[in-house]
Amino acid sequence: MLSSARRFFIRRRYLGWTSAAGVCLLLICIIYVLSTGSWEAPKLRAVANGKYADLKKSRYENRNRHKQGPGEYGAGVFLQGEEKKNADELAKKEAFNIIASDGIALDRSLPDVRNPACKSVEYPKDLPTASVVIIFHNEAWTPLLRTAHSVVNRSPPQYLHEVILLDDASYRDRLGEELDKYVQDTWPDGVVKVVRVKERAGLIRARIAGAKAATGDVLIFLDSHCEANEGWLEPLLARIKEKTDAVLVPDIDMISSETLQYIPTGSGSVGGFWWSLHFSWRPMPKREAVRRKSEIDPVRLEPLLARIGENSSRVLVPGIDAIDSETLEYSKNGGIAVGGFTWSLHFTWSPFVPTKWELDQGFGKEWQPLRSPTMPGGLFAADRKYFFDVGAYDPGMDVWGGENLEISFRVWMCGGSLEFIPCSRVGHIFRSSHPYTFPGNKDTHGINSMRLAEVWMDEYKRLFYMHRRDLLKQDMGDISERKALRERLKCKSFSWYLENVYPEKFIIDEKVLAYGMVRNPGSNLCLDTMGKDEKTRFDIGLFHCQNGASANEVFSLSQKNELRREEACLDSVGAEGSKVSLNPCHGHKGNQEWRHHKDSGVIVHVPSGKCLDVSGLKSGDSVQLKKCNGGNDQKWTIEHYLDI
Ligand code: LR7
Ligand code: MN
Repeated sequence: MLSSARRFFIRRRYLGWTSAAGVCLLLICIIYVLSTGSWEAPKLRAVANGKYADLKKSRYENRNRHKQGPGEYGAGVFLQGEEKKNADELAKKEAFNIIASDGIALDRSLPDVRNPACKSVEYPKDLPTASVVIIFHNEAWTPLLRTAHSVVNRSPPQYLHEVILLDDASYRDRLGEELDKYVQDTWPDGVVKVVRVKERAGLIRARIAGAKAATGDVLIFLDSHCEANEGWLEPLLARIKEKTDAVLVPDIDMISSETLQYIPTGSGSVGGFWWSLHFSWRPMPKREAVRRKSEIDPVRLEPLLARIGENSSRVLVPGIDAIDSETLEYSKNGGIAVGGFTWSLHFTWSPFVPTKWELDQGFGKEWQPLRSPTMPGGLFAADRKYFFDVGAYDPGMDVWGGENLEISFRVWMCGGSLEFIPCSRVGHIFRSSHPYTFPGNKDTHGINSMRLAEVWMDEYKRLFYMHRRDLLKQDMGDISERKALRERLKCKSFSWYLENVYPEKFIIDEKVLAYGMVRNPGSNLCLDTMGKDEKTRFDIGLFHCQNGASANEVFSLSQKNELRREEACLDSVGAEGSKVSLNPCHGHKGNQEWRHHKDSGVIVHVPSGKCLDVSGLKSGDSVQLKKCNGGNDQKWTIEHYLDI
């Protein structure tokens, strides 16, 4: 084969075709590289983009130039009088302050809010290229374009293959021809493109359409009201280069919906979920902190002693946190700076630039990926090929909701990983409501979640339906293709996911002593959350027992003897006649320790020795704590006993 090919080539050479064929080949190569954006040949592309090379360079180089005006450097805009009134009125529809936003430059400056350690990380020079996909439906003009400007300006041009503004059938003023014209005039190099779908696709199918239109190596999705901050792109691309089946989430900052102030909240947290299949933020699990070897906060004595034990010729300083002198609020500060000195011999803090020794010791790993069980959904990066290989999204999901947990479970269960990248910072406007319609007024979050529960959660879907009995009679459409995908990819089970990826997740009816309705048989009253938001603290109520019809009445008696819900525990100071509140579980017994005696029926608050009591109470009241008296008002049954 080889030799016949060589003979063929040689014959051609002798025929004098070389130069023509060579030129053709080169042309084909150039056309190929231009059309695919293949990153193996960034130099060729730079040459081809020669006309705009200066434009691209200056855009990037001027990204932080000093500017003056409202909102610069991420400041908030505080309106007054008539203007404020108008803004408040408009906010009812827009769910954010559109007047403030319209007053701020589309390419405003932002503070560099990264951990100083991030600035010293060196990324490889040959990173893959990014297609940034920004989907929108009737988004307001200024947040949409501010998102695009922030991406173009803060991305090194050699890595930014394109920005796709994917219009999900918007019909709002300005988003048609005026947007096309703005994009052409502002980015004549064509780096920003508008792609439109014919009919309203909803955010899930809109993202699939955006991903299909993209040609860069890596897909990065953003909501249409974000601002990409300094250095946001490189850490994402570098990690995907290292691990192509990692799906990455930047550290998400808050842009105030009232003032547009850029607030560097970051997260330091990871994603979890409620069994009702809503997303939740969770503190970084200890096991993950240990894995990243960056656990320098909160400071404890053991690590100091341990390190001195290793080598007694060490002087150690803990990471020093701030306690506010007025409010005594404790805030994390420790570990982001080291000590230096000025030549006038004063002490100064200087940014932490770890030496090789420190890196080897496991210091300065704040930029390390942080594994997360789930993601909020809107802002993430994935290798383009991997995104499709692992099943993109479920195209049967409508408008909004559920897709974020679906892709999270799927990526983990099918062999990939989901990671937060702390050095990549992106702001997002958090709005309290949706400034767009839901066609047919459907509960799309509910039905989308039902699809994901049926495909990915195995027998644990029972815990979702416990919250959403109403869905059982709803039509969720056909899920056979998604089930086939799970088969084809040979994905692991949901119980594997719970054990290995999210072992902290409390499973309300497994490994517990008892669960279900907590009933006082005499009155037929049950403990009930009364549907209150369990992220807040409130008093536990009593309600006519619903016999399994309401998730508000499902409690667990845990192996730690907590009487609890998914995240919150019954908690009491133990005073006679006091109410009992639902507080975040702390896991340290104390005021959250209860003992239930199945035979006598009492539920005793261990530290005070008092009993849960319903005397004189009716449906709608809050349950109380009283001196134990053995009476019927203090007798309780728990619906299912597992181990008691
Ligand atoms: O029909 C629609 N078509 C669209 O193109 C509806 C929406 N959209 C667009 C919309 O214009 C926006 O750009 O989709 C994007 C997301 O919609 P939002 O901003 O109304 O959603 P959200 O920010 O309230 O909701 C979060 O959860 C959603 C679940 O379906 C999506 O995953 C969102 O992307 C997600 N947003 C984030 O994760 C932002 C960061 C949150 C944090 C921390
Ligand atoms: Mn959003």
